[in-house]
Amino acid sequence: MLADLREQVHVEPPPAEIDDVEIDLNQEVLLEMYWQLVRARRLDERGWILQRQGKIPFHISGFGQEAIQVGAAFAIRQGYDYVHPYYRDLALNIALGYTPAEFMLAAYGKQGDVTSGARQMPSHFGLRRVNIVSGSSPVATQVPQAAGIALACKLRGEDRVVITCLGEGATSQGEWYEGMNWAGIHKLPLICIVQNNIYAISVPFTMQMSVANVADRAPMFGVIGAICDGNDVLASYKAVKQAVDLARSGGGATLLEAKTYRPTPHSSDDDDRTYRTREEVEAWNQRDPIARYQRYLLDKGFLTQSMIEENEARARQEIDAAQAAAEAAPYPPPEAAMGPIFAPPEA
Ligand SMILES: Cc1ncc(C[n+]2csc(CCOP(=O)(O)OP(=O)(O)O)c2C)c(N)n1
Ligand SMILES: [Mg+2]
Repeated sequence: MLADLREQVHVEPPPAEIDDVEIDLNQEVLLEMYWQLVRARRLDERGWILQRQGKIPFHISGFGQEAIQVGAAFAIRQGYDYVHPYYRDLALNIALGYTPAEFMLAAYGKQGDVTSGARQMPSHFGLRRVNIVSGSSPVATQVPQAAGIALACKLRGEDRVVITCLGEGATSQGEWYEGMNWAGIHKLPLICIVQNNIYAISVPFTMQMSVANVADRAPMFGVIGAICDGNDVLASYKAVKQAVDLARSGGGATLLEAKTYRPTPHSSDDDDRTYRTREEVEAWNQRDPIARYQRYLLDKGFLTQSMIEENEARARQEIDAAQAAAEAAPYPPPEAAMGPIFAPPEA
């Protein structure tokens, strides 16, 4: 029976085109989105290299999921709304103002790490200055916390919205149901973005739920359910913006499922060859969100070859400098290990 469920996994990759219908963004913003996508991707790739070189202990990647994350970052009021992310949200954090230099300090566990004072594992994001809330390692624990923040915003009469993200596998956790139930009952300004990349480490979504889509569960919470192509940055932006506008105007919560894929292993501790074919990965690589958006911008005449090269050089320079600074930085003193994880004094 378990073997049958595994065989039902087939999900078609999205189309090659970008959905730019009713997009209200000008050329400058479209190019800024491109920059944030490229910057996050190159930083992510560096994370893999450094881990393989034995310079950092662990890397977990947002590779392939950048479009929904950057789309979300551009759909909110940055630094005003709250974001309670998960470990795969590197591009979301970067687009919100977490710098590559800060990422490197955390990855190396060096003094000055703003996410936790070097007390958390890498990619446990948190950045107080832009309202990014630090989470814990058990998956989905951020959802009831995000619902609580949304309730606080509502009780205070603020028009802030709260975004939280998790994977489709994490929706099997009780915390997800509890948080979403609160969001529905209290009509909270919460947008729960489920980045459905088909797998929870090695376990396919068909072994996590008996419905075709995560968003199909929205009616049981009394929230809006929506699905977007999470490998299309403009479609993702549009879907998140719609949910944000609804939440900000008092219309309540949305469960937004972003269909996407993780072409890399789950983390630097995983070997994905044990549970999926190379053909499947290659089919999704053909729909890489950055290559897809780059083609769109080139076709529109917004982007040129020399601009592509400028973006690459800028990212490389910034990431090289970030890595060098982290390597040169001291480790925290041993007694700093006893400090708080969720409210680091450095932030
Ligand atoms: C409660 C809990 N169980 C198990 C784990 C170990 N674990 C970390 S990530 C992960 C898979 C989560 O998959 P999904 O929610 O689909 O997110 P993805 O990694 O695919 O983005 C698991 C099982 C954990 N961190 N917390
Ligand atoms: Mg998953």
